[in-house]
Parts: sequence; C-alpha cells; structure tokens
Amino acid sequence: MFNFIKDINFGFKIPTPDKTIKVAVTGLSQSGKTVFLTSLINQLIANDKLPFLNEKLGRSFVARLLPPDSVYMRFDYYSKLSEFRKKNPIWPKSTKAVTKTTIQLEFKSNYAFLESQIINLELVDYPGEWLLDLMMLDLSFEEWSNHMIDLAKEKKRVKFSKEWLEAIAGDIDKSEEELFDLFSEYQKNLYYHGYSYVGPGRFVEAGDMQNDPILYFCPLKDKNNSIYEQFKKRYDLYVKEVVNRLYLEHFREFDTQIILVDLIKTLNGGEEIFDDMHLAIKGILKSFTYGSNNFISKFFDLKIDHVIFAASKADHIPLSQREAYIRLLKEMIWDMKQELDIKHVDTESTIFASVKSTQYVKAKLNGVEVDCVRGIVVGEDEPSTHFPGLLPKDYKDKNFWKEGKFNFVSFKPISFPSKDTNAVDHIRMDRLIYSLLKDRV
Ligand SMILES: Nc1nc2c(ncn2[C@@H]2O[C@H](COP(=O)(O)OP(=O)(O)OP(=O)(O)O)[C@@H](O)[C@H]2O)c(=O)[nH]1
Ligand SMILES: [Mg+2]
Repeated sequence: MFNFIKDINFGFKIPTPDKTIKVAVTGLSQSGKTVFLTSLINQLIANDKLPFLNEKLGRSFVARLLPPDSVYMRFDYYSKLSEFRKKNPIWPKSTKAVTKTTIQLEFKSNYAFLESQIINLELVDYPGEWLLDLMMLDLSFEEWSNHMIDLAKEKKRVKFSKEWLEAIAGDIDKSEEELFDLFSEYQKNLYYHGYSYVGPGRFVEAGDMQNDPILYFCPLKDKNNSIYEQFKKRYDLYVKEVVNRLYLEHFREFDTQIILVDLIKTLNGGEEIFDDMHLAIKGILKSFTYGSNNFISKFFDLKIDHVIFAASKADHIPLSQREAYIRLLKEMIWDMKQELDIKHVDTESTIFASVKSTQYVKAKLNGVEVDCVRGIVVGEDEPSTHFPGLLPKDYKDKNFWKEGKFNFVSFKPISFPSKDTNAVDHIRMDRLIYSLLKDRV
C-alpha cells in the first residue's frame, strides 16, 4: 500500500483514519451521480461555499483526495474538473464502470491538546443502468419472465412491446438472436421515451458485451418451447457472470446510501414516467441491505443504516417553488420511507443542485409577474429566461398531471472557478454533505 503511494509520489504521508464512512451514490441513469461527486469533491477541497456545514460542525477541516485503491477504478476527478473549468464546459459522459473515490477530512480540534480527527469518506459511483440488474439476483428465469411479460402487457408499455410480445406468443418462428433484438429494441425504446424501469442493463447499453451470445435471451412463459431451456441457461449465466460478480465486487459494504432522484424528468414526462420511476427506485432499493444497529453486523457485514433521498437538478426550479419540489420527492418515496422506518433505518429527503447553472429572475407572462430561471440552454450560446410551469400545492389531486404542462429545458453547466480555493455555485450541497457526516464526526 505505502509502496504504491510512494510510487506515485503523493507528496504526503496519509494519516490512518479514525473512522471511514462508506457511501453508495446510487440513482437511475442520468440522475446526476457523477456531477454530484465532482461537485462534492470540489466543494470540500475549496470549502468556501458551505456555510451550513461549517456552522453545524463548529470545527474547521481540510479535505484531500486520496490515491485510488487496487480494487476499484478511480473516479477521475481531475479530468472531470478540467472539463468543467473550460470556458464552455459540457456535462460529463454517462458512467460506464464502477469507480470509487476517497476524500480524507481532517478536523482540527478546538483545543490544542486534542489531536485532529481523521475521517475517510469513501464514495462509489455506478453506471445507473446496472443498478436495476441487481433485482435479478433474487429472481429465477421463470419469475423474471412472468414479471417482465406482465409489465410489457400494461397499457402504457404495449405501444413499445407489441412486436416482441407477438413474437413470443404461440409458435415462435424467430431466431434466438432476433428475439433478443426485439426485446432489447423494446427496452431501448422505453429508455428513449423517458422510462426508468428498463433492463437488463447490458441489453440497453451492451458495453464490452456487444454481440456476446450470453445476451441472446428474453423473457419467455411457454416452457414447452424448444428454446426455453436455452434462454433459461443464458439468463442464469448472465445473473451469475454479470450481475452477481458486480454485486460481490461493489455492493456489499456500505453504511450510507444516497439515492438521487431526477424529478425534472418526471415533470416533463408526466404521470406514467413518474410511476415508472417510482417502480425503478423501489427496485434499486431492494438490492441493498438495510438495518444494522447491532454489534455483529457492524463488524462482519456492514448494513446501510442511513438513506438520503435527494432530488437533483434543483436549479431548474424557481426559488418560490422549492417547497413544492420537496413535496414531490416525498410523494415519490413515501412507501419506501415507510419500509425503511420499519427496519429502523434513518431516512432523509432533500433537494439540491450540484452545479447551479441558472439564476433566479422574475419575468412577465401574459401580463403577470412570475418567478423564472435563466441560463444557457444546451445547444445555444446566449442565456434565456424560462418559466417551467407551476408545481401544485397538493399532489393527491391527480388532475395536476393532466393539466400540468411542464417544460423544463436542459441548461449548460457554468464553468468551475479556476482555483482550488473557489468551488462552483451549488444549491444546498452543504446540507447534503452535512447529512453524510452528521452523527459520525
Ligand atoms: N442544471 C443541472 N443539470 C444537472 C445537474 N446535475 C446533473 N445534471 C444533468 O443531468 C445529467 C446527468 O448527470 P450525471 O451526473 O452524468 O448522471 P449519472 O447519474 O452519473 O448518470 P449515469 O452515469 O448515466 O448513470 C447531466 O448531463 C446534466 O444534464 C445540476 O446540478 N444542474
Ligand atoms: Mg454517471
């Protein structure tokens, strides 16, 4: 370990931590995990825009990024940072591998005779679409097939699944590869239309498994079909070789989980997209183990005892609608929170923006003054002002989905400051970081 550190000439001897906080940064694809991690590191190192955190902690700290360990790929903060520091920065690419980053925080004691406290904050970033695969670990091919076929027959999905459903009904005259193609086209189509509950992950984004025959399967109900056994075999292989390996390597040891939720996408997409995301987040939640609070589990197999649900991209929401945005998050997660409460898991819900890419402004709409956001829309060069629509006071009234025509646009990121002593503008990142650290420092 120390040889390794010496090799890359890290420049200082790394102190042993008094405590390590292991955080799984989870959320569906494009929910904002990678941007969150980049901003988090940027904020902690600069510590110039975290008033809430500093006030709550009551002690000063310095943060440093530690070199990678040998198991995980490194979260490449510095190349992301240099992209963000450009004059016209762009958002990072979708994540294709599991990466880890460790930030070491050194808290100075307020008393000269007491030593500093050292906390390692380990954070793991995932490709969003892999997370849903973890559900397959608990499902046999038969169970998975029943579940997926029932889902495909739902009214809202039939328009995408029709061709594939027809192909697997009755006597099948398509090849195994053709069936795979139809099913994966259906999944890609769902994804393209804003659905979150899609998968298996490698069917949507094959990555290094492009053209791998292991993928040539799809859900089937008819056990008498000659290809049933073959599909079952490939499913079992996929679960064993792809999903289980991922789980064993990357999903076991956490004490805290952040679940990022992209509510902006649901507001644009409407009730179906909201309900589908709800289903998908519940799916992710199933894959992690919760509730520790006992001596044995603390030592042998960490279990998550703290879950933070965080709605990202809050810079799309005018200031006056923040409360309504938090209520929408609570609407999304209420049943999951209830389940976690039963397991004595501490839950929180919050909203934030990693990179505040808009300004709050007022503008006249049909002669009425309304609160808007102003930023540079992706694909444009000059800033423009946007009124995204009005979030309701009460989400119980389902009419809101019908009436609410929301039009959230995608904004370009603002540039990160060029010095390490200045962090990028954010919304409530200091509260989120405090939630990660509280009770532990
Ligand atoms: N305006 C704004 N947009 C954001 C913010 N964070 C993320 N986004 C948008 O959300 C997109 C996805 O963010 P990522 O951090 O790459 O999402 P992810 O969860 O890592 O996605 P995967 O790697 O595909 O799983 C970005 O490309 C931006 O368009 C934010 O703080 N403000
Ligand atoms: Mg990512």
